[in-house]
Parts: sequence; C-alpha cells; structure tokens
Amino acid sequence: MIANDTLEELFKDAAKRAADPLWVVMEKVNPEEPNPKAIPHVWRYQEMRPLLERAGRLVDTERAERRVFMLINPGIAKLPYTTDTLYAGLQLILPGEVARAHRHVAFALRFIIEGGDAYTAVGGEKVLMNPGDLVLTPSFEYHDHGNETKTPMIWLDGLDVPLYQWLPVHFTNQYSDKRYPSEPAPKDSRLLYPWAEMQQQLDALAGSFAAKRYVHRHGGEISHTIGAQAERIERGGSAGKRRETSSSIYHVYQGRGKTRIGNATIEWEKNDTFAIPAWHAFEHLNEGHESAYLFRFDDRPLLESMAVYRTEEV
Ligand code: 1HN
Repeated sequence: MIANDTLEELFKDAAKRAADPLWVVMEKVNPEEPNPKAIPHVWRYQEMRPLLERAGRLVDTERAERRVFMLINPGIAKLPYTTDTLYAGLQLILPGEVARAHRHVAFALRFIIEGGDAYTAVGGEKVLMNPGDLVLTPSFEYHDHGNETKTPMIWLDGLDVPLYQWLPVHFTNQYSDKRYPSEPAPKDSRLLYPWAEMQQQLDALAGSFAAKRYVHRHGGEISHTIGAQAERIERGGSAGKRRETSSSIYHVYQGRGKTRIGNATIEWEKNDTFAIPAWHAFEHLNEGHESAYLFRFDDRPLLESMAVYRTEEV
C-alpha cells in the first residue's frame, strides 16, 4: 500500500509503464455515434481546372510521376484524406505525355472528366478512356497512363490509401521501363465500365430517383475495399434522406443541384466533386432543367466484409 495515494500519482506511475487508464477516455474510445473527422466539402471544377492547367505548364510527367491535385478534406487537413477512408484527386495528362509505370497495393479507380482516347495500361491491357468511363486499377497491377491524342485528359482518381495509415501493408514498385508492355483491351474488359452502359441501366429503372451499383465483369463489387454507384435524379426530384456508415465521394456527371449533408448544404454542377462523411444524413436535390446523373465511390465493400455496413432512411 502506498500512503496518501492519489489518482494523479497512479496515472503518473502507470504512464512510466506505458499504460493509461481507459475509464478517463471511455467516451472518446466508445462514442455514441460514428464520429468521422471529415466534414462535408465540395471541390468546384471551375476552380480546380485552372489549377490543373497551371500545373500542366509548370511541371511535366518526368518531374511529377502523377500530375495530381489531391482533394484534402478540411476537417482532417492532412494527406491523403478526402474522407476518413477514401482519397480522391484530379489528374491531368497532356498530349504526348506518359505517366510512368508503377504498381501498388492500393486499389485505384478513374472516372473520366475531359478529353478522349488517352489510355491507361493496366496489367498488360491498354484501355482507351472517355468522359463518364469508370476504369479500374486492381491492387498490385502495373499501370501507366499516356496521351497519344491532341487533347488534354483530366480524370478523378479514387483510392483506398487512407486505410493504409492503419494497415501498414501498402508499398509501391517502379517498373523498369516507362511503360509496362500492353495490348489493346478487349471490348468487355474487366477494367472498363463505360458511361453509356450505366446510363442505360439507370434509365431503365422507374421513378424520379434511381441508383445502381457498378458490378465487376467477374461479379460482385468492383474491389474488396471501394465500391461505386451511379444515380439519376429527375428534374425537381430528390433522392430521399439517408445515412450510411460508409463515407462517399460524389462526382457530378450531368446536371445541377444541391445536397444537404448534416447541417451543411452543398451546391453542385457538372464535374464538381463532393465528400460525404460517414453517418451524415444526406439528400440530393436536382435543381436544374435536365436529369442529373451522379457518380459516386464509397468504402461499402470494406465495411460489408467487416459486417459493419449500415444504412437507414432519416
Ligand atoms: C497513383 O498511383 C495514381 O497511378 C494516382 O495514377 C493517384 C494517389 C496516391 C497514391 C498513388 C496513379 C495516387 C496514386
């Protein structure tokens, strides 16, 4: 027994043994609700595109392995977080450039915004990319990007890199050459999900709001960690208010509107990108004169594999 013992003394002695009392931080460790650090945020294409243009003049793909602006969530304010679990960036590749071949554990997707027929070569398949296409880069396959056309290409990157802050299994190899050998991809490539195909499926669904998951050509979600979906909202229509344990990053393929996310309201138009943190109730509204089409990616496959994906109408 220690005479005149106090909690303060106890905590000091415990700290010397690399131990800390749980009961002091119980609520922090066990919050009453999921409590993401990310906040709702929009990156407007009108503001982002000039930055990419300037980067295109100031740096080439020799110096910048990937010419990308990361979309950094202001609630976390460090890289590589766009939400607590997802990363997004905007990448530019200019005519004549090659972004050299590498591979990494992280899964990546591309959603094409501008340009036409620049390529990404993944694991030996050379895929030509066009606006609205979803292109996959599975974990640990060598990939390089190139632009053999006369127009710049810009796309949205989506990766699961924030996860590897917690799971230290992520690493990268550079390929010995600038380009990894490739052949033109087959029409039904496992890597390519064209917009026209997705829009046809959305338009075949009834109602003023429709959502459709992207299904991998070999079945299931597009990856073990990240999934994707597209949504259609008719003029004056709303998607209904819901919340999910997954976080998501939305990108506007077509249309104009706003999304209420928790207490925030984000206005969006074509090519804008916005972040929805986990468990924030959100609701999209189409305020334009045409159907709105949204692309999104999320961490739902990861959460489902852990049996912790939940969603509810609010
Ligand atoms: C990456 O490899 C690419 O290959 C893009 O285009 C963005 C962000 C973080 C880590 C790796 C690419 C990336 C990335």
